Amino acid sequence: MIVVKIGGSLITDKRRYRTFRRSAAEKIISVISGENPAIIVHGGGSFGHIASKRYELPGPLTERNAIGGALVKNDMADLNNRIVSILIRHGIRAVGISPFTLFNGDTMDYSPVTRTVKSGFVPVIYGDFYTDGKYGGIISGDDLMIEACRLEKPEKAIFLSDVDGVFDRDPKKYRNAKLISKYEKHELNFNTVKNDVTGGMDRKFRSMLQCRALGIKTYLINGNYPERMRDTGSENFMGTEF
Ligand code: ATP
Ligand code: IP8
Repeated sequence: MIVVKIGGSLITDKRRYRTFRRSAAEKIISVISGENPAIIVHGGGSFGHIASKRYELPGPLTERNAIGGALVKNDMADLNNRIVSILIRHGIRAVGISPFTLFNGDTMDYSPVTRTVKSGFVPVIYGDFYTDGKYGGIISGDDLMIEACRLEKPEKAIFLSDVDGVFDRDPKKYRNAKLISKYEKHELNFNTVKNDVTGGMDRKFRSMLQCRALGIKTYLINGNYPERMRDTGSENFMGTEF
């Protein structure tokens, strides 16, 4: 049993507002559906980050940016709906759950997620806007992966993004960046991504360490080659293992 996060950089074009990459999503989901997922998480990409940035979220709510929070919530529900529809077509009993509705004004209450798993369905949770009415927060799918690991104690936590793994520096900026196949306290450098309000690879890296610290085998894999998910633990594995 696995928990998996589909990165927003795979299923959307992060440079263009609300651009869905349907064929990439179909390809990834066709592999995930054979891997016994307990919980599926996805990121925001251009359905989440662009409007969040435009409306200065996360941050204190004002007359101006509260409407932005509603917009982000709606755009993310739309992206979630598209992912859930594809999952259902692939035979997964997927049920979208918005973290906005899990927030109880103080913390996130994940009991609807555990109840969904217990009833034999697969929760599909995602980076989302949430609020207590005063502050507009943005929860990242990377943080939700830590919770998914705590709740379900899966055999593996798989993070899918648009790079071959964690490199010593951003492979999109430095052609000679080195892939870290097995992370052992290497010195790393992270480049912040434009249009990203949740901290990019730096945040993801820290979330992956936390999943590992819970005793879960954790991997970062290039979701443009989702079949690599099947090779975790083997000699042929291409990606980063924690
Ligand atoms: P989202 O947050 O929308 O769900 P995502 O989870 O797919 O997206 P990003 O936050 O976009 O992932 O992070 C992936 C990006 O991180 C890569 O495209 C890469 O350019 C960048 N990056 C920066 N530093 C590094 C590094 N040291 N190793 C690997 N990737 C890096
Ligand atoms: O892309 C952030 O989630 P992430 C979602 O997983 C929003 O970091 C709404 C920006």
